[in-house]
Amino acid sequence: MTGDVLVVAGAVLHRSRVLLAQRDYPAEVAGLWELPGGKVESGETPTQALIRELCEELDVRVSVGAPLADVVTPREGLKLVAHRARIVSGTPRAVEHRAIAWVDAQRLAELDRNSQIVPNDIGWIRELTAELQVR
Ligand code: 523
Repeated sequence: MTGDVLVVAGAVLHRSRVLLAQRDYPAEVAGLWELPGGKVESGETPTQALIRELCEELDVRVSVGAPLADVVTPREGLKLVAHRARIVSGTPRAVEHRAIAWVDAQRLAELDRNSQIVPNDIGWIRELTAELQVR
């Protein structure tokens, strides 16, 4: 439907870890961890939006790969997709987040068990955990 908000998130992978970012706002999700990203703006492809967002949020250049299987629709008019990504230049830092962390499969599963993942991103955790275990 036109007018829907599309959000693209990045599963930035390096060896057997994925980069998570800890939200600083709004209050409901502050302190929880997410795949960094943001809204696709008009005229942008999801790939272009993810490159822009990860530059703004992490100060890195990324290349964007295949999407994760789960497309999350938390409510009418909002859709979230996640793409695998790799850093091609720069060292990530938390520009807009409280912190960032490189987490392995075990830590990812632990964050999930402890309800420290933002609710919308939980659908991606199983696939990511399985993928990290074989990298
Ligand atoms: N999520 C979400 N998970 C997730 C991201 C990147 C975003 O649930 N991994 C949600 C949070 C907001 C909406 O998607 O409801 C937009 O995300 P946000 O705020 O990170 O995107 P921005 O930076 O495009 O939006 P503004 O803060 O409004 O500029």
